[in-house]
This record gives sequence, structure tokens and C-alpha cells, in this order.
Amino acid sequence: MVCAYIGLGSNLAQPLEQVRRAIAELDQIPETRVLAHSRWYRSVAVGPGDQPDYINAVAELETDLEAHALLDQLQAIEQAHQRVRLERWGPRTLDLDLLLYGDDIIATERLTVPHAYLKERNFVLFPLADLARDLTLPSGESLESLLALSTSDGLEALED
Ligand code: A4P
Ligand code: MG
Repeated sequence: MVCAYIGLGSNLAQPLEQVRRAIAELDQIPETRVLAHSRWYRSVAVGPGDQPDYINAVAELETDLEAHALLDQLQAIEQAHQRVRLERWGPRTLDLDLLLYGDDIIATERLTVPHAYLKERNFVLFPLADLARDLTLPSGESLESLLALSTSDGLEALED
């Protein structure tokens, strides 16, 4: 069993529903169980253009799937949500990022783990800290040290 962390993001009109549903779907992945999820966060969109706010969260899984097989499953869930999105809204109802896969460092054509932007995004670091405050990255950096460099600007934890 490997412990993996998944970043969830959505900025559809009902993003909270998208993220809640995705957590349930993660739990349906073969050989995989959702152990816990963070609080839900509202975050100002990072990136170009005028986008609505996101809902972000992180889920903690235990899985027997190999990392690329897990990515296949994440992409299948994204695509199921995408079908809804294409009928109604612009791009991106659900983004599922494999943030961490045990202590593995992975650099293949399809997969970069730890996720490339993990360290710079408060909407990843804060929810991760809900689940594993004393986490250490494969690089040896502590989550605490990354949080110390980060701010909660544009980020708001929601009441459940
Ligand atoms: N890929 C490589 N490594 C990974 C990984 N660790 N996890 C590859 C998941 N996928 C990984 O992903 C493109 C390709 O990345 C995949 O085919 C996979 O093989 P994608 O999700 O289709 O494309 P994307 O979402 O445009 O790329 P990416 O890098 O996930 O986008 P970003 O940079 O994450 O941008 N603002 C707020 N506040 N909250 C957000 O959640 N998200 C984005 C998405 C932008 N702004 C945001 C948020
Ligand atoms: Mg992505």
C-alpha cells in the first residue's frame, strides 16, 4: 500500500458539488481507498483570463495501483466530469493532480511527481496541511517550511 495525495480543483458554477462527487469517485478506484480529505477552500483563480473562483481540496488515498495506473483512473474521472462541463460551461470542471505518491520521485512523459507546482500554490499547501501537517517531501523539505514561505492570500477555508 502506498499513501498518495490528490489535489482537486473545480471552477464550474457548482464547483463544490464537483469536488464532493470526485471524492466519492476516488473512493471507487480499484485497489484504492480515500482515507481523508481536507476542508474545502475557495481560491482566487491563478492563471490567465477572467475565471471564476475555484474550490480546491486535497484527498489522502491508500492504493495498490502503480502511479501511472492511478493517473489513468484520475483522468477517467476528469473525463466523466468533462462531459458535463462541455455541455454547459467553458473549460475545466475538474482537475485532479497527483501531488505525491509515497516518497517517489517520478519524471516520465506523462507524470511529474511531486506535482510541478505543489510548492508554490497555497491552494495545495494549506489543504495538504489539514491532512499531514508534519509531512516531508521526497526532496527533504518540510511542509511547514513551505507554508512559512507562503501566504493565505486569495484563499478561504469554507465551513462545511
Ligand atoms: N501530468 C504530469 N504530472 C502530473 C501529475 N502529477 N498529476 C500530466 C496529474 N497530471 C500530470 O494535465 C496535463 C497533463 O499533465 C496530463 O496529461 C498528465 O499526463 P491536465 O490536467 O490535462 O492539464 P492542465 O490542468 O491544464 O495542467 P495542470 O498542470 O494540471 O494545470 P494547472 O497548472 O494545475 O492549472 N487556480 C486556483 N485557484 N485553483 C486551481 O485549482 N488550477 C489551475 C490548473 C489553474 N489555476 C488554478 C487552479
Ligand atoms: Mg491537472
